[in-house]
Formats: sequence, structure tokens, C-alpha cells
Amino acid sequence: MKRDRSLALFETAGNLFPGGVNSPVRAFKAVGGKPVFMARAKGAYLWDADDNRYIDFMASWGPMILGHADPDVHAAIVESAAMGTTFGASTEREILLGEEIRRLYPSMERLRFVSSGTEATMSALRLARGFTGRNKIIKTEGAYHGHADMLLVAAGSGVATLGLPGSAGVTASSVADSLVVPFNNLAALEAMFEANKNEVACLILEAVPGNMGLVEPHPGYLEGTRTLCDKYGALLIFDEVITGFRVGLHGAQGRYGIRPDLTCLGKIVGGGLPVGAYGGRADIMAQIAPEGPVYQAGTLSGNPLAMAAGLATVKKLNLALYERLDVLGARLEAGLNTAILDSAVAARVQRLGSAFTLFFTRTKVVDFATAKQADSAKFGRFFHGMLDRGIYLPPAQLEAGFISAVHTETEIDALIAAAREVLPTLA
Ligand code: KE4
Repeated sequence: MKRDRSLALFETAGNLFPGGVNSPVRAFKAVGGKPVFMARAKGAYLWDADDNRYIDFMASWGPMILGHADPDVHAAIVESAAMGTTFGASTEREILLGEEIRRLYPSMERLRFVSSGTEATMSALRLARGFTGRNKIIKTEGAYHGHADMLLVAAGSGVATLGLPGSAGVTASSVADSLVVPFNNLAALEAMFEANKNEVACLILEAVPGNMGLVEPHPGYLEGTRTLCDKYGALLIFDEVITGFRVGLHGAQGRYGIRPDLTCLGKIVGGGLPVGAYGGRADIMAQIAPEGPVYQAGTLSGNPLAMAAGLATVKKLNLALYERLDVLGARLEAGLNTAILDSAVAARVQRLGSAFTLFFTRTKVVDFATAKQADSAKFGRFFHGMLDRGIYLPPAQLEAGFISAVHTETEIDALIAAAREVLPTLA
């Protein structure tokens, strides 16, 4: 595929932006080569700056569950924009989306909109510390919760992909209270709580990690985190920025029947525009300014345009859509597994609903240690082989791919056919 325009744009971007990108994971560092510049998208398809067409299995890192340029989301944005884009004042639209979120996530008794997943998790952690009067937080190794200082320890996604130790510029003091345990390991979590009795404000979890590739919780693990948080007086925070509205209408908390104390949302909830949200128990949220002493603010929080896009998206989500996504996901998983078997390449698919990762390892990936065993270099070769065949996957082994509601068997079978060609070249 000719990508001369992308190359030229990347050259120019390199003189403007660090690494030529506005978010590290877009730079293709994990897969090699130069990034593709996208120009437009519709439904399940992307077109790059050289007008090459791709079937999109990246969904902009998750948000595009309805596919690109959904007509209802588009109409809602256009209608909203005609009435102004931001007022710096409250609007009815934030109420409408807030009520829809609370209807689907009853644990979010009260909530606050922000403009990114990072803001949501950063604010939730500050709130947990303010509410409990405790300083320490526990996160799981390989989880990525955005780029707030106290969370850039043993993080997944781009931090892990780029092999960053944590991140330069994050001071030792700002992570001194950030404790890390392996995912799917209740013994290690209990030991950490025991060693830091009465000091831990919260445990923040990707209940179904996507940032070390797609990893499912062991049966009983999430229930165990709830029990241990209660035992040690810590808040349980579900970071559902990926899983929210993705692994089901009610997210991971609905799928596994766990009631977290606080939930963080992002991605899908904004319908492709910048929206994050955090919320939970009313007594905890009452600590947030101007009601309480925990300060958090944002010029564009609850932005009317973003609210309109989010509401138009969420209103189109229903159980039939998730059933359809699971049928397509199962087709993708079965087809890829057969392709792997026929190619004899050491690889495996891990999938939950419409979220999936093809890991280049035969070992079941259950935590960051097993995720890191996957052959990232081989994934890079796979990624480019698929890209050249018009299949756009997340450009990193430690990420999840996504199917949208407008994918059909045609797109799924095209991915499988391309994989059947590429996998044997990797043996
Ligand atoms: P944002 O600040 O990027 O909106 O959200 C941060 C975040 C928080 N929590 C989870 C579970 C997340 O996955 C993310 C962001 N995800 C990454 C990739 N998996 C976004 C892509 C990027 O960094 O450009």
C-alpha cells in the first residue's frame, strides 16, 4: 500500500509534536514503521490520507462502538453545535446524560463529568483520599488508568509498550503512596492490605484489563477485591473507561455483579467526543466541591456538544446489540483460532464480547507477567501484514481490539482471511 501522504504528514508533524503524535501509542513504536494518518471514516471503515481503505478493529481505542459517523450521533452533534458549543454554565443536556448513566450504572448514585478518562481516575483517587483520610492507593501491575502522576507506576498501554520504567518527571514522592499488586491474585492483594493496615484509601482496578491486552478476571477474583476492600476499609474503584458500555450495557460491574464504591467512565460515554465521568456512593461524592472539600473542576466538563454525542450513543445501546457483538466476536475468535492452529504459530486469542487480543504466546494471559511473555516483535510483523491487507488493529500487543455494531460477518471474515495469509509467514 502506498502511504506517501501519511509519510509526508508524519514528517511535518514530527517538527510540531513530540514523536509526531498527540498521544504516544499512535506512533507505531510498538509495531515499528511510521504511523498511518487517517482522513475519514464511516461505519466499520477508515480511509487514510492516501485514500487506502481499512476495516477498523481499533475503534479509536474503544469509543466507536456504534461505528464511525453514526447518523444519529452526527445529527445530535450538528443540532447541538448550531446552538453554541460551550457556555461555561450548566445545561439540561448534562442532566439527560447523567440520568442515563445512573439508570445503567445504579452504583453511580451521583456523578461528575470531566473531559477524559485520566481526569476521571485522577479525580476519583483524590476523592478516595479525601473521603478516607488515607494516602495510599493500590493498583494492579500492567493496568493503565491514564497519565496522572500517582498512577504512572507499573502501568500498561503505552507506558508498558514503550518500555517506560514509569515515567520521567514523576517524582518519587508522588508515587511513594502508590502500591502495586499483580492482577488476579487475591493473596498478594490481602498481603498488601495487611502490610499497610488503615493506610489504603482505595484499590483501583480495570475489572477486565484491556491495557495489557484483553485479560479476564479469574472466577471469584472481583468478588474477592470487594470483600478485601470492605475488610480493610478501602474504597473499591472500577476504572470502566474501556469496559463501560463495552463488555455489556452495564459494564463490568453489571456483568460480574459487583458494586464498586466509585466508577470511572470514558471513551464510549462520549460517543467520540471528549467525555469522562466519575461517580459512586452519594456519601462519597458529597465530598466533591462545591459541596465538600475535595476540589475538582474543568472548563469544558459536561460540554453540551459532547453530552449530545454521548447521549445519542448511549441511547442506541441495548441488549440485542451486545448479543450481536458477542456473535461476531465468537466468529472472530473461532476463525482466528483455526488460522492459528493451521499456521502452527505460538499464538492465542483472548476475547470478551466485542473486545479481543491476539497474543503471540501459547500461555494463557492472566496478568502482566504472562502478558509480557507475548512476542511483541512478532505482533508487530502481524500488525503490518494485516495493515497491508486493509485490516487496522491496535498498533501494540498490549492493547485490545474492538468490534463495532456496524461490523458484519463480511468484515469479520476479511480479518480471518487476512490472518490466514499473514500468520504462516510468522512461523
Ligand atoms: P484518556 O485520558 O486517554 O481518555 O483515558 C485514560 C484511560 C483510563 N483508563 C483506562 C482503562 C484506559 O484504557 C485509558 C486510556 N486508554 C488508552 C489505550 N488503551 C488510550 C489511548 C491513548 O493513550 O492514546
